[in-house]
Amino acid sequence: MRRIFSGIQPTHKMHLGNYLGAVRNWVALQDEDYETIYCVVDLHALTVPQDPEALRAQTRELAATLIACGIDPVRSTLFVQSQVPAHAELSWLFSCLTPLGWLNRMTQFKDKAAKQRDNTMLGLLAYPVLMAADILAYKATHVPVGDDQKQHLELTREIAGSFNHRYGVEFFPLTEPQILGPATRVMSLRDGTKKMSKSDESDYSRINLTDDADTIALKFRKAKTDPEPLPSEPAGLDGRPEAKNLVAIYAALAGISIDETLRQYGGGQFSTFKKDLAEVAVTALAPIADRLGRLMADPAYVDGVLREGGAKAAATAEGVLRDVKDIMGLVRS
Ligand code: AQP
Repeated sequence: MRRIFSGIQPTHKMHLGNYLGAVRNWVALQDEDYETIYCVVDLHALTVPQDPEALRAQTRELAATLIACGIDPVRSTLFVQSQVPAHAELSWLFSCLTPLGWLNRMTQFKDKAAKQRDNTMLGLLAYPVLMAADILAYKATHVPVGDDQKQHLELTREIAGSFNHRYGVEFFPLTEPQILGPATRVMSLRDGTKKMSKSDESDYSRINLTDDADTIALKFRKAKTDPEPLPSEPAGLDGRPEAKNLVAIYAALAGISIDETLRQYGGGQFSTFKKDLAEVAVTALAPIADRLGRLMADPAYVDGVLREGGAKAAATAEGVLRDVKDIMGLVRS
């Protein structure tokens, strides 16, 4: 069976990078031949300090945002990670199979630990082990993610392979990443070498899904560029990270290729291009913000979706966990 699992952290609001790199693909994959399971990964969010009330509100808002983007609770299972205890339990079992050396080489850990300095928590190092548990608790065969998650998915495959090898079983699949579309790594609007991120201090670095038309236009107008006109061919974007990023965003939003985008705008100035870019972004995002507004006015509906999704997810994950415990030699009554 082909089964998809993917998750998103409720750290602040969802941005255009999360949408183009991941969530838009999650929505499209519902139309293909997969069982789809999507999760708001609140336990992952705890790897950096969170205000409890804000975390609770962000978790609900993010779940509503996913529905507003097109995640259909009838066709997909949508739930909150902490409501299915099997994730944390499986994570412990996997942590006993994961050498520290594998975790120490994770670039996300190195980047985030550098920011936390002396206060780096064990959870930040163990993050990819919990992520492997999230995925393998459902024996997911495919995980649609942005390009930044590639290394964590390789680790998931290593943990699955290590489990199968250690116990002489063919139990876990070697999960395939699905990194799809022309905008697999959307970069900051202020610095084309840094990924667009929820935790960036500057709100001008990202487009939030809830930004209104004026804010979107302003953020693109202020986005960093260089003095050259746009090139007519992709090779002309080499060494121009900001231009490359804006072109990839336009292509993804307009549903055309990067070649086609440059055929339209090559030789032109950024000012005209940025205006059109804001227009395609508003066309794509305004209906999502609209639906989100209506969903936020109906918290009982969103909570109901999460409750049902959690029960359905738990039934699958608990079955997998039971089998894992049997394989590992744990006694169950
Ligand atoms: N800039 C990006 N471009 C493309 N895809 C991205 N994703 C995240 N940023 C980009 C993808 O979105 C999904 C959910 O990501 P996440 O929120 O769980 O984790 P993250 O990668 O840590 O996202 P942020 O925005 O950078 O959050 P903070 O700042 O809190 O760490 C994933 O599939 C990810 O690849």
